[in-house]
Amino acid sequence: MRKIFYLSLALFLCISNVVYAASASDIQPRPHEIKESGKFLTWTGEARIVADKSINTHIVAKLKNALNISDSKQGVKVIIGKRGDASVRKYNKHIPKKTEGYYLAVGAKEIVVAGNDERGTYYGVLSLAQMLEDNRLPIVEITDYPDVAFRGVVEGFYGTPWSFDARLSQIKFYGDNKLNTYIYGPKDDPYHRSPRWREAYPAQEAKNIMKLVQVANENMVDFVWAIHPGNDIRWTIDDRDALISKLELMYGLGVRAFAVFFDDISGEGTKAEKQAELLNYIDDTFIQKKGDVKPLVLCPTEYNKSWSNIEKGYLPTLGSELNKGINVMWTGDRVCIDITEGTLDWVNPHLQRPAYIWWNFPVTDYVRDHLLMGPVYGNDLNIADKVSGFVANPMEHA
Ligand code: LTM
Repeated sequence: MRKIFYLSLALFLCISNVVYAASASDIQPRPHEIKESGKFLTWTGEARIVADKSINTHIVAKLKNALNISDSKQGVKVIIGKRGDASVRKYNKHIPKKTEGYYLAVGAKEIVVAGNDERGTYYGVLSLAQMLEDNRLPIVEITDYPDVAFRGVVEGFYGTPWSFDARLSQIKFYGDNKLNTYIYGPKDDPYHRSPRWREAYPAQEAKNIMKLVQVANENMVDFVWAIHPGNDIRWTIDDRDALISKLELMYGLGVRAFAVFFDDISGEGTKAEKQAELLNYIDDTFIQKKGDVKPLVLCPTEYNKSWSNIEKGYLPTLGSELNKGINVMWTGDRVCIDITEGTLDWVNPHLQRPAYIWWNFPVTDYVRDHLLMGPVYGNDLNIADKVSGFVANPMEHA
C-alpha cells in the first residue's frame, strides 16, 4: 500500500496539471501544429541522449546547455536526430517534409526531436528549450517548419559598420531565434564596395570573416557575403574575372553564400542586361559548379516601386534574363516602407519569381539623430508564400 502511495506521489509530481508552467504556445515563432495534453513532465536535467554518432556536435551541445542535461542512465530518454538517422527512424512519418522542419514530442518518459534536416533538428531543440519553465516541460507534440526560406538581417546600411564583437553577438542571436540568414554588405566597407571590391581583405579582416563564418555555421546561420561593384564596374572580361577571383577568395575563407548589390548607383553599372549576364555567369561558373553554395542573391538598381520604370524595361529584363534560381531583392513601394501584399503582387510578375525582401527597418542612416526602437507594425501578415526571403536592414547601433 505504502509502495503504491509513493509511486502515485512520484507520478503526480512528474506529470501534473500545473497552470504556471510554460506552454508550447509560448514558442516564438508560433509552431504550425501543437497538440497539448495539459500535462507536464518534471525536468530534473537527468537524461540519456540517444543519437547517431554522426550528429552535429553543436546541436548536442545546445541541447545539453539549454536543458541543463547531466548524462544519466536513469533519466528521461532524449531521442534526437534528422531524417535518415537510425535514432529517429521510428518517427519518420511524423517529420514534416519541409526544409528546416521538425517533429518534437515530449512524453512522460521520453522526448523526441526529429528534424527533416540538421537545421530542423536544431530548431526542435530551440523549441524544446523555450518550453522549459520552473523545471517543467509540457507534454506535447509539435510539428513545425518555417514559412519563409531565408530569414534574418542584411547589414546593408551607410555609416560605421558593426564591430567584430557586435556581429558575433548578432549572429548568435539569429541562431537562437530561428533566423537563418546574415547578409554582410556594409556600405562603408571598401572591400565590399568601391574602390576595393576587386582586392583581397587585409589579413586581420580576413581572419575575422573566417571566424564569423565559423560561428554562423555553429549557430545554423548562413553567412552571406555581398559584393557591390556597380559604382565603377566595367563590363569587361577583366572585371568579370576580378569579381570571380574575389568570390573565390571569400569561398576560401569559408563563405558558402553570396550576393551582388547594384543599389544606389548611376551610369554604366545600372544596365539590366549587363547585370543579368554577369549574375548568370557567376551562377553558372561559380555557384552551381561549387555544389555546396546557397542560391545567389541580387539587389537590383530599381529595388523599389517608386524608382521603377517598367517602360524602360529594367525589371522585366531581369525577370526574363536572370537564371531562375537567382533571388532578387525588393524594398517595397518605396525605399523605407511597410511590406504589403500589393507590392508583391506588383513586382513578382515582373521579376518572374517571388521577391526577396530587403526591409529598411530599423535602419537609421537617413535619420542619424534618431533611434528606431518602437514596436513593429504595418507589414502584411499574409505574404509568406509571396516572398523567397525577408531580411531587415538594421541600425548601425547593433
Ligand atoms: O535599401 C537599399 C537597397 N539600399 C540603401 C541602403 O543601403 C540604406 O541603408 C537604406 C536606408 O537609407 N536605403 C538605401 O537606399
